[in-house]
Amino acid sequence: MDERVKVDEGDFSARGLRVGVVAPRFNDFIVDRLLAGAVDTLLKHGADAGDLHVVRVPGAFELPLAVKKMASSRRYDAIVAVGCVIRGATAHFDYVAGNVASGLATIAREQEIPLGFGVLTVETIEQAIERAGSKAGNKGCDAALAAIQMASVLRQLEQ
Ligand code: INI
Repeated sequence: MDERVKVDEGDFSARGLRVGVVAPRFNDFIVDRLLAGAVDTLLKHGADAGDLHVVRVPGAFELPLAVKKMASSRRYDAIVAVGCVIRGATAHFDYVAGNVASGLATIAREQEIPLGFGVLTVETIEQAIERAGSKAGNKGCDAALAAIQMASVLRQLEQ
């Protein structure tokens, strides 16, 4: 690309970032892996453990309220939300999954806070396992990386 083009793409340094990680207890056998992936990724990318705050909520449905409260406190540079909603396991999958995704997206925009979305919405437990640290990677790690990069991009856009 022509070197005169200004490109803001952020970086993947979490040094100095205060990050909240929110994780439901529901489906904890999957969610705990996503949570561990997110925290590991933040630490590997330079975050200080003392700057990380893990918050547990009952289920994915409760994520938006907790994230909104945290975002509006302005105590965090970024937030990562993880969770697992499995269609086969619930009649209210569509309510839970739809509300969580749109609720979190709205908070990120309205509060202007980088928000990593690591909530699995899957058909089966097998699909969840694949995305929680086996063959399809770990979506908690991916969400943490997205939050770190967006924190950096937002800083660049403020300059
Ligand atoms: N919560 C989840 O995080 N994942 C699910 O798959 C799920 N199912 O299957 O229902 C789920 N339900 C609980 C929901 O998030 C609320 O905690 C509950 O309805 C109380 O408000």
